[in-house]
Amino acid sequence: MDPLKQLFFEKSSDLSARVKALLKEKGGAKVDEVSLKQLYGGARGVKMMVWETSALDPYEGIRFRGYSIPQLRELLPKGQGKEPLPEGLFWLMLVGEVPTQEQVDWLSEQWRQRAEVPDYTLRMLDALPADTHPMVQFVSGIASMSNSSIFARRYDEGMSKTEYWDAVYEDAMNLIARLPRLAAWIYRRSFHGGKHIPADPSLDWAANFAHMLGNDDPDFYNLMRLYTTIHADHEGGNASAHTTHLVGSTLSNPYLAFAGGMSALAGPLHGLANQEVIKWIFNMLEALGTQTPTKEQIAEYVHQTLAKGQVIPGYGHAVLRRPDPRFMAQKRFAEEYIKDDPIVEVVWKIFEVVPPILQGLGKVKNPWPNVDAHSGALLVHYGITEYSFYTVLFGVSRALGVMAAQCWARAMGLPIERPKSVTSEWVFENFG
Ligand code: CMX
Repeated sequence: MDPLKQLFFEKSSDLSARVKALLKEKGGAKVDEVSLKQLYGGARGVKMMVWETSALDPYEGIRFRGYSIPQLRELLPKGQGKEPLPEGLFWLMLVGEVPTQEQVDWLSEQWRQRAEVPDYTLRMLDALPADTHPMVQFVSGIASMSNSSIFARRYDEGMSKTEYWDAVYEDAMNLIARLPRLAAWIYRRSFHGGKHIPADPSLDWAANFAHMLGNDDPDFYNLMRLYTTIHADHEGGNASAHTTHLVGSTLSNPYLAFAGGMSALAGPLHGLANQEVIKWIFNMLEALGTQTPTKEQIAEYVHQTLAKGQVIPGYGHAVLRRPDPRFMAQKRFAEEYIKDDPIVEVVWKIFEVVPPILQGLGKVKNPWPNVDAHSGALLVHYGITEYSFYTVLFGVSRALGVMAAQCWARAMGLPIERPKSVTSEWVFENFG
């Protein structure tokens, strides 16, 4: 058994035993109550699932196994670069321990060896019109790789329940390893005439991804390392994570579970917001006829957007109640690596202008920027201007969290998800 799998087996066996004993003793203890508002309000805040890899505090933001983003920037191995390697975050999320550089190097090598995307997937993508939205290509490509699912094959062969976690681990490792090639293929076929760039085996997972996209600036390598680290997980209740979890709970294979999650990420209130932000900024600059709008001009444009009944993309959050630490990490990156970029400056001005306006509406619970408010400006700076691709980048990173969580869900033997729904008739009979 490989060293990561062995460690995961030990950790998950231990937790499973502890949970079993706890449930036997206190299984009937109440965790939460549900109000009518939550019933009709997207189940906000209802505690109804277990997610081991990260937890989100409304004020502090995300913590991966207890570590904040600034702490991870200090603690995770950085390899040849200056930012944490996502391999390290995956290791941490899967087994709860900060890995050494040597362990991260082992994982980089594992993913390198598992990185080949099946030829039929690439041919299937090439058969789609080149202007197919990149997220549609991404979801289709992921689903098509189910053909190679080890979980699906072993289930078919009669695998025991006790082995599910093992097969999911293998699929998770293969899927994560393949995503940079899959995403880069989509990018290059959609926007660069199908001129693909071979992988560079000397690079880590994120830097190789940057390389295959077509930019070998070491700072872009660092951006992709940071980007794929901070977008990886946001506890379990967000739409892409929860969808992956739900689909996986039916024992649909990890490729299909992740394709489901990516369909959720493709919505503009979730991951697609990163494309919507930059589109909104470009439209604003065009409407105002300047690259350097004043705060007053931005405020006016914000009011116009709201008056049309639209949201300000990149602002607000279902859980967070402070500026998203993932936004702040990207701002810090820009301050350190990028000087005098007009779009970055606009993002920072919007950060000053939008919160008081949203606060003034009296209904927005979180007027602060989320992760999507900043990412597009950084990508534009490094030449990735085709914003319909941005959510694919988010998705490549999100695989790390949701696949680690899939391993845990199957190792813990979590059952098929099946919450109870009620009709409005029932609500009025009981509360009307
Ligand atoms: N601009 C304008 N209005 C907003 C707003 C924004 N950025 N954020 C929230 N509101 C509005 C809501 O639309 C809602 O209005 P109605 O009562 O008229 O329907 C009201 O404020 C209350 O909403 P909320 O409780 O504050 O927010 P929710 O938990 O319902 O929704 C979110 C959260 C993220 C969907 C919402 O803030 C939003 O639409 N933001 C813009 C899209 C975005 O950036 N999404 C990305 C989130 C991060 C991610 O998942 O990637």
